[in-house]
Amino acid sequence: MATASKAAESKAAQVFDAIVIGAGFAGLYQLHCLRDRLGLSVKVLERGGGLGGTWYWNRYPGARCDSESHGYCFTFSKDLYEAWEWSERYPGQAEILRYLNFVADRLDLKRDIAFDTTVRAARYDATTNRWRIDTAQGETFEATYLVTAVGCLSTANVPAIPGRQTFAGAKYHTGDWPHGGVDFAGKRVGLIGTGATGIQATPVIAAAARHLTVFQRTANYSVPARNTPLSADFKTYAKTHHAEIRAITQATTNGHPFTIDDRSVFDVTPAEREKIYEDAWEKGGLQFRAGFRDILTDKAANDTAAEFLKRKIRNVVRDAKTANVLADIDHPYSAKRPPIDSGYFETFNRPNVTLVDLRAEPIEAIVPSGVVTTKGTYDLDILVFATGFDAMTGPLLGLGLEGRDGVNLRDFWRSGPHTYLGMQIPGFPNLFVVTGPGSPSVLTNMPVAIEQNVEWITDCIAHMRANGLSRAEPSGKAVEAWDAEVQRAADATLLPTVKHSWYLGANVPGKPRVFMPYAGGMNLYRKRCDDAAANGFEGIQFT
Ligand code: NA7
Repeated sequence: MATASKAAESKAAQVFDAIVIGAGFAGLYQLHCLRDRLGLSVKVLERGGGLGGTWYWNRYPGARCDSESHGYCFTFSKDLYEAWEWSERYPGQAEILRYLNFVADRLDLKRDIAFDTTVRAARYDATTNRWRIDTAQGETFEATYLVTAVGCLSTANVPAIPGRQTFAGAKYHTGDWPHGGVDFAGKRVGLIGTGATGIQATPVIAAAARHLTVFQRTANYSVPARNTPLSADFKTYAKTHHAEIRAITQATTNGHPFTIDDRSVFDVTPAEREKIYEDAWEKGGLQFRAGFRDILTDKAANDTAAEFLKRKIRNVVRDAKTANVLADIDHPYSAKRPPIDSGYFETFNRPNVTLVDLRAEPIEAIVPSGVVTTKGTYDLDILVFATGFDAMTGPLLGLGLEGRDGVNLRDFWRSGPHTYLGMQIPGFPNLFVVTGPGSPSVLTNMPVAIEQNVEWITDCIAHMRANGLSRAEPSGKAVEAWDAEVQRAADATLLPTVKHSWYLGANVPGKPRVFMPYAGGMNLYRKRCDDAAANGFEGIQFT
């Protein structure tokens, strides 16, 4: 009986050389590399009804990339790069989705993607040296190589506030936004969370709603994005400088198409520094931190930027009490993901916007009519959770990964993630992770990190096939050394000093407090990966 049902099970499985999970930037490029460069049979499993990953789900008002458009795209192909034209300095969600569909059509990727297909378990079978993948839709796949391309910020974090389910109005998480949009007209809206997402959504919701109440737990810095349509000259520059733009993004620590000035905050006089900050503020965007090399490594240097940005908040926000709450920031600038905005602080000058300081009046409960804090009740028709994600490990743990000897990833990572270069996990043979914990990922301009990871994984699989190697798994020693390097790199910065930071998993109750991304710089990381590859993928044990 058991044998018969086992036979039926394996008969039902669809077999491929590789299964890729996720059809965002990473999954699309991984499919292209494995199928069109290595000639493998590949299937991409995607839980969404369309491709795009983050940009498929995050359709909240104001959703826009904080990287500049000419750097927020694939650069592996000059033709592909030159065939697309961005319209604005920062690409909006809808435009990015159009771009990714354009890429998928041009590379003929869609025929190998199964949409509406959610992986619920993936187990490694040592006897067949294959991964067996079960979906919530009842399908089973088997493959020699399993590549996860599930993104770092794709598992919504909705706080377990008592009474959440009792709210009588509509409630949404920004990372799972209705495709038909939300009509805020005439509504009293509450928004919880003032990270990069809440800061983007606030001005847009405020302009549409009758009233917006922003619930702030941690005050945040923000620099104006100064988004604008791209000029004809800039479009021409982007189209004619592919190699140069690609080279800059690959040479910088964060993968953005701008370099960080190699001077200390203290190499200049206070007046010169003020001018540098002022010019950077006027220019706008993430480049604000590029004026000096030591903003993220030296607290005293950071204080100068923090003080400048807090002063800006007080200059913009007219009501002194509101300005004080917004400027009461408890962490160094850029030590949490630094947001950029389009009129965020100005929004608090609108008569239909209220700021609630959750430090002074914590939320006690959600009730049918709204949100109750220790000081009162805020009546609402719509509640928006801009409360972030179970970052980096959450999307991987959600896959139900089981490696060699039945080891479950959730158990193995109970005290925090362990990886080799963020791309391989001991005990999980032939599993490759794109932008996993231990890789630079979220600390960089993502497409740059994704291209590098995907190419390294492709090269590793090519190496296996060329050399008749059937199994790749990192050595315990290599993983231990990489874990230590991730910690060392984080400790060289101010990043781990923040109390509430999703880089440390601190936003999810019960999550181990471990710094997850690699903070040593994308350029250094790339070299480490290249060196390992040049030495026969040193650190990986092949059989
Ligand atoms: P973030 O950056 O994790 O921000 C989430 C926000 O939600 C942040 O202000 C949190 O406050 C707040 N939050 C979370 N839980 C609660 C509860 N229980 N009560 C009140 N406030 C809460 O997520 P985003 O979506 O903004 O950005 C994620 C990334 O997406 C971003 O960095 C970009 O890379 C794109 P806290 O700071 O924890 O006190």
